Amino acid sequence: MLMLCGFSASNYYNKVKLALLEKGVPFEEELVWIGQTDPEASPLGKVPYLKTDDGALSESTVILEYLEAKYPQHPLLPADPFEAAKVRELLRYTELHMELVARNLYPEAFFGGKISDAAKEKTGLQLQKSVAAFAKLAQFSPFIAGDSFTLADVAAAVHLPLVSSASKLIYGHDCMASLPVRDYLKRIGERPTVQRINADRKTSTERMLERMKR
Ligand SMILES: N[C@@H](CCC(=O)N[C@@H](CS)C(=O)NCC(=O)O)C(=O)O
Repeated sequence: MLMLCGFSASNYYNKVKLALLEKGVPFEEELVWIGQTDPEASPLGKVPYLKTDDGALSESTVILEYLEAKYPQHPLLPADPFEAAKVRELLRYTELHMELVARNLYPEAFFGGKISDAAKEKTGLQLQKSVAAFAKLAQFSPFIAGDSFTLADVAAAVHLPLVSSASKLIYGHDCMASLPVRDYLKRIGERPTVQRINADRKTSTERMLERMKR
């Protein structure tokens, strides 16, 4: 049985969990907080990691690719190589150019910390470029990469809400306001899989914040 290790407040963890749920692949969850990770399984001490019968894997997108190859049911990548590459392109833009950039804002936006004005300005400029680029690729018709739910949606469902709320909290406006992201997230939030992710995230976030107070 696959064992997904980490915690449900983590958007990277949820990326893998959502793919498993969408694919209908059976798995169990092992609650592992930061600082409790297995260094053999996750050498950088990050979550998620996945324990398989063949060994452990870290890095959420590597795990997504593994799941696609190992469990072809309910594919989240198109069969056509070019179409599949377009989905991967959107996935990369979402996690690297949107999420990872916005992540600079999280300490102040979500965790009561402070970031410098210079960091805010630099991140704001980067986000503007990233959002404009993402807008050229994303289709929202009705899914991010077109008419079917793919890995691009798996990434968008967990990363875009954070990008949106972090920018609102730091700059007073949603950096993605010009895109139909709100409607998209509402639409996608009707999926039972996404509802499960969101419910588990709420509970896990409460537990995480409790732990941080101690
Ligand atoms: N590139 C990694 C990022 C994972 C990541 O940064 N996870 C966060 C939790 S949301 C974490 O483990 N942070 C602890 C750390 O970086 O030490 C992936 O895609 O899995």
